[in-house]
Amino acid sequence: MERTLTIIKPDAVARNLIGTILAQLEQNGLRIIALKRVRLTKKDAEAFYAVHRERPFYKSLTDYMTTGPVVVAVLEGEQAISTLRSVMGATNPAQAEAGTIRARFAENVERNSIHGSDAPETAAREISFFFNELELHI
Ligand code: IDP
Ligand code: MG
Repeated sequence: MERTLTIIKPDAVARNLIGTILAQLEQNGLRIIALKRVRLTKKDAEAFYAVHRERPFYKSLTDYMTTGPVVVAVLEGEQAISTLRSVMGATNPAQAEAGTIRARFAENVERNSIHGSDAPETAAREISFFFNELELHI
C-alpha cells in the first residue's frame, strides 16, 4: 500500500467539481483517507511549490493557487502515486489522454484542476505539509 497527496485546485473547486473529481479517484481504486477544504495564503503556496521557485511560472502559479479554496486529500492504494498521476493526465491538458481529469476539466496548463505527488519522497513531504499524525490515524 502507498499514499499520495492530491489537491483539487481553485479552478475546479470554483466550478463545483469536488464530488466529480473525488468520484473519479475512488473509481480508479484510490481510497480517501484524509480530506479537507482550505484556502492557501501566498506564503503557503510558495512553500508548497518551493521546488519550482526558479521557474518562470512560479509567481503566476502561486498567485492562482490563492485565488480560491482548494481541497486537499491523502489517497491510499496499490501504487497510489503512479495511479493518481495516470488518472490526472499530463500537466498540459492539450497533451492529456482522453478521459483523464485534466483532459476533462483543466482550463489550461496552469489552471489544470488537480495536483498529484510525483514520487515517494515528495508524497511524504506533501502529506505532512497539510495533515498531522492524528488526521492520518497513525
Ligand atoms: P504537475 O502538476 O503535472 O506535476 P509540474 O511541472 O510539477 O506539473 O508543475 C506544477 C504546476 O505548475 C502545474 O500543475 C501547473 O499548475 C503549473 N505549471 C506547470 N508548467 C506550467 C507552464 O508552463 N505554465 C504555467 N503553469 C505551469
Ligand atoms: Mg509536479
